[in-house]
Amino acid sequence: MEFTNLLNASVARIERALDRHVPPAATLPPRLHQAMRYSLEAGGKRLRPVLVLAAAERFSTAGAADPLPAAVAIECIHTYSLIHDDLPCMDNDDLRRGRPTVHKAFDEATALLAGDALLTHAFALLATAYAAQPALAVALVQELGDAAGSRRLIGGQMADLLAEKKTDATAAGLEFIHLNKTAAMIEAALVMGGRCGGADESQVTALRTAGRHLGLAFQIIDDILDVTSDSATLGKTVGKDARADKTTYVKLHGLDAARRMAHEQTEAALAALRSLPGDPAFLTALVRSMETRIK
Ligand code: GRG
Repeated sequence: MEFTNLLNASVARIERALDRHVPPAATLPPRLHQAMRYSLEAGGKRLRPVLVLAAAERFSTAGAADPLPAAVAIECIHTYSLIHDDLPCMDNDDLRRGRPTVHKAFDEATALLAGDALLTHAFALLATAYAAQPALAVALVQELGDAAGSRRLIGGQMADLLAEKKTDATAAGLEFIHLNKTAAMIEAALVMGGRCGGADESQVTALRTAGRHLGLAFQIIDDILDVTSDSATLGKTVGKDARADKTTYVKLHGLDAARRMAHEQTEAALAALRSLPGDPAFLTALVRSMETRIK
C-alpha cells in the first residue's frame, strides 16, 4: 500500500479507538462529555497517535502490547492542551481544527473542565488498558506524565507566555520553549510506541533523539506555515505570530534559514531512526511528509 493509504488507514484506526476509549457524549453530565468529544472529533492530523502506532510497528517482539490505548491517551493530552491554549487567558483563539474553539462553541468554564477531563482521562486509560502489564503501564504513565508536566509541555507553555512580554528573545530561549511545548509530546509519542512494541533502552534512546529533532522540525514548519499558508488550509488562525510580534524561527532567522533548519532537523530525525529494526518505509515517509508541507 502506498504511503497515503497507509496513513489514512492508521488515522481511521485511531478515530475508531478514540470513540471506543473516550466516554460517550451521553455520559453524565452530557455537556462536559459533548465538549470533550466536540474537540476530539473535530479531526486534526492525529500526528502524535500515528507516530505511536508507527513506532510500535518497527518492533515485532513477542508479547508486544496493543499501542492503540497509548495512542488515544496522547491525543487526549494534545487535545486538552489545544483547548486550554485557545482560552482567552492564553492565546485567545476562535478557530481550531476548522471549527469554533471549545470556549466559543460552549463556554469558558466548560472548555476548562473538558481540557481537565481529557488530561485526567489519559492517565486513567493507560492504567486501565495496560493493567495486565504493570511494568509497561508504569513506563507509559511515567513517559506521558513527564512529557505533559511542568518541566516540559506546561513549562514550555509558561515560558512561551512569559516570552510574549519580552523583546530580547534568543535562539536558546526559543529552543527551550519548543523543545518542551512542542517536541516533548512528539518525543513521548515515539517512545510510548516503542515501549508498546518492546523496544530496549538503546532503541528508546534512538526514538527519543528522533522525537526531539522531529519536534523541532514540526515547530519550525508550523512557524513557516503561519506566514505562508491560510486559515482554510490549516483550520486555525494564521498570521497571528507576526501580528503579536511573537518571536518565531521565521522572525529570528528569516524564511530561507528557517526552511534550511527544518530540513536539517528532519534529516537528523531520520538518521536517529535508522538504527531501529523493522521496515522503515512508513515512518520515513511520515517524517518526510511533514517537511513537504512547506514545499
Ligand atoms: C495549555 C499546557 C498547555 C499547553 C499548550 C499545544 C500548545 C501548548 C499550544 C498550541 C499552540 C502551538 C503553536 C503549539 C505548538 C504545537 C502545535 C503546533 C500544536 C498543534 O498541533 P497540530 O498541528 O494540531 O498537530 P492538530 O489539530 O492537527 O492535532
